Amino acid sequence: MNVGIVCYPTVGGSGIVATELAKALAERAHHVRLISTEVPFRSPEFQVGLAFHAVQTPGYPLLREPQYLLSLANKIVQVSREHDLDIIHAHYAIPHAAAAYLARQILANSPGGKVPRVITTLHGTDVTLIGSDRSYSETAAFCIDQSDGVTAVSESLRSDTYRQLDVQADIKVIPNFLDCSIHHRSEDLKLRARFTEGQEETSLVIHVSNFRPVKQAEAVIDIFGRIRSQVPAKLLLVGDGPDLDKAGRRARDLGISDSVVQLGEQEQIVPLLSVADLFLLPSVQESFGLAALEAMACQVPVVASHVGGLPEVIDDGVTGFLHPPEEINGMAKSAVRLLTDRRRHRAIAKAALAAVVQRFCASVIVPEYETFYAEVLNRQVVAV
Ligand code: GMT
Repeated sequence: MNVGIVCYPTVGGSGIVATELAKALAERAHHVRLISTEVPFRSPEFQVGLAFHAVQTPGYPLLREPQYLLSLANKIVQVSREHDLDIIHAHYAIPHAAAAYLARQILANSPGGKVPRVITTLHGTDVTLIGSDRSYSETAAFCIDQSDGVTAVSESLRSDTYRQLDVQADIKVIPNFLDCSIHHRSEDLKLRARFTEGQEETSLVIHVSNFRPVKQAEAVIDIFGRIRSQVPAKLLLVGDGPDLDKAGRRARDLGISDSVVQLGEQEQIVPLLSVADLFLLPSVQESFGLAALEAMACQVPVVASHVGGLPEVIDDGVTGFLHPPEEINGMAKSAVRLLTDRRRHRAIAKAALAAVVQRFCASVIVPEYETFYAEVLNRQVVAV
């Protein structure tokens, strides 16, 4: 199939999943074209069957705002005509589903050309945060409904979409996935020793996110503060975003900033996860929690919030621990129990890896996308 994948290039689960899907489809002999404003985060250097098309949004003195939606729709039309796209797969509804819809309408109105099918994948914040804002919700719901196929990354997001938006489309759940040949523990003892400063008894706790308010960065510090009062530990903060400075301030207020290491954005996440003992994810909302899945693949037990799609990823008490997002003490307690009980830690880490291998590897999930593409291509077109 000729597939155009539209995504945001920045650090964030939706871009990562879109890029991983593009790579996996190209490996399976499809012709894939990534359409984005920049080469997405975690893109491969070069891969046969995978090309990148940049969306440029020129500024004009007359127009105060950059016209991303129009530039993107234009680029999709251009790529589709030039490369005979069968599918336009928009990751993140706003405004990608709108741009894909517009592009399809333009192609349908130009004589003789092929009209690709549009598939939209909902990732979370496009529904739970932005989509539920009334200034976006009607357009978002319309564009989702106009797609030829819609997927969501969890059952929870599927339900949230029906609850929060007036969407009629049949939404298929296809969970996120990892390239399990890359995402597995490969421990570098020297790297670990650098963070622990050679102190073997020091545990490494890690948090990876884009530090948006939804991630509760200050709660990460509060939980870590409670852990550190009972267990010698260091906290690695990976990523950057608006609340990173709040996290730093909280660590200073608690007098623990010398135990908190800020690593900023990192492309290579596996080496860092592979030296960690515990992952904290106390988000107020998480439609899936790709970061938790990456940790589990590297055999790092996760202590997270019982919200959104996280219970579909983590089996509480078996492959990790879940608590209501406001239960800082409960999360700290689970973390300390894990860090002080080696057998328990080993059992959870092993079960987490087994769950990833069984349910969330590319080899399991990518065929689901292929089947869905084929199904959508075989559907009768309903005139709109
Ligand atoms: O979590 C974010 O801030 C980024 C956002 C995105 O746009 O990528 O993440 C959402 O999509 C990911 C990939 O499907 C999910 O793993 C995240 O759980 C989801 N984030 C939220 O629902 C807050």
